[in-house]
Amino acid sequence: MTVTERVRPGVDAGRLMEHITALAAIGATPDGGVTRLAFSPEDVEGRAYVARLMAEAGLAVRVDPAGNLIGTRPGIDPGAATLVLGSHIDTVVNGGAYDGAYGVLAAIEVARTLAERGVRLACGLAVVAFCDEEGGHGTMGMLGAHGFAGALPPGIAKVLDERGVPVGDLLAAVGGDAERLPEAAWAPGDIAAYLELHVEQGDVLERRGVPIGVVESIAGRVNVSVTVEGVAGHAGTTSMDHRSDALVAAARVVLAVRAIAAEEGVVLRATTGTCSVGPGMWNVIPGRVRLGVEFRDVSADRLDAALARLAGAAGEIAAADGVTVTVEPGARTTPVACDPRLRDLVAGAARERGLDCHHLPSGAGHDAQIVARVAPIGMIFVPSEGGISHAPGEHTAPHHLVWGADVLLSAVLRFDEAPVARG
Ligand code: HGY
Ligand code: MN
Ligand code: MN
Repeated sequence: MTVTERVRPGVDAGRLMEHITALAAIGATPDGGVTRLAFSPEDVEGRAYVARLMAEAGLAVRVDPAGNLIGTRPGIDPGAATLVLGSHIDTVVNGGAYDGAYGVLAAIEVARTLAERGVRLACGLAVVAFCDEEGGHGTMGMLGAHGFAGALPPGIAKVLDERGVPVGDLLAAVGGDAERLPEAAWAPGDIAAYLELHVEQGDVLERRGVPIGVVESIAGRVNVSVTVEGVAGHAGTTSMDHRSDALVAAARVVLAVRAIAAEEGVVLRATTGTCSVGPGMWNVIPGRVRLGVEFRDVSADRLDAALARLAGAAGEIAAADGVTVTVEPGARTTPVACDPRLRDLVAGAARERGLDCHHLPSGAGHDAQIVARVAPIGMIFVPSEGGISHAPGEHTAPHHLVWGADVLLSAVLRFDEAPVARG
């Protein structure tokens, strides 16, 4: 009997659902969402819960200097590289219960299932809850994954979040250590492959009626700060034709951003997600507005084209409205492809479970795209009802959650039997 046949029954569905429900209660909001921003007391509590589950699954638990919570189990072959599974447990403000948390909890369930059935893998196994994937409170996002991949920007420990707290202090609050960040980095040869299970966060699988997604590529993202400077003035006395209203011009920028994706099709997605108005009083014409814009696409060239288009639109708006508009590109993640051999592996695992799969790109960012710098990556999606995510209405049917975890279990076993991505 092969190892795969011995574990065919799949994971413990009741236990997986219990863990998802319990973690969702930490940071639960009144309208059914979850706020568990990275480094917050809720995150600290959630991490303690997840660490306990890792230990119960027979994993050796530690926090690396970049704040990643890691559970490991050595393989039979001491020289073998490690198969890494993971995702994140931090959320956006009033986000959902599944984004990230599902992938971490399902990976722990897979590790526990293997341990309970006495299955020792040839390769080492690690489950990682990556630190600060979402960039809560204005941190860079995917902070832990960057540390894991040895790709943190120099001086990151001194960078302040939007409340003025240095990243080094944030890390200390979750057991990280800014003085030892280089030690968080895994060398390329240490990782056999990285697999991440995640809710789709879009509606492609649901519309097709397919339970498993095999991710082909992950979109890249560029954040852009746009500052509009006009002239503040008295809202009651300044005539309408003598104003340099920064917010009116900023509104045109918001529309231009949308048009770059929606009408011009330069990139797949374009969003203005933040807006701060100064001085910010009812009776004062806005003198200064800051917008937080992001573009996403699976092509780096198209991200560049969107930046150029925005710079052009900014110049036109500035000239027409008598304001200055400054466009500053910020954090950027590169689009990445999933490893074709791991895509085949996931498709084979779904087939083995009798589940249909569909190959699709990911519009959302994931820790996997940073880990891709040091390891071949593969991602598995399960359907999101209505495609809703980053909102309280995020939901995935329990049977889809369980099937996704079962596919991850099969993928791990198949990988261990034939480590397709090593080499
Ligand atoms: O914003 C994103 O794509 C992700 O959820 N971190
Ligand atoms: Mn998210
Ligand atoms: Mn996520």
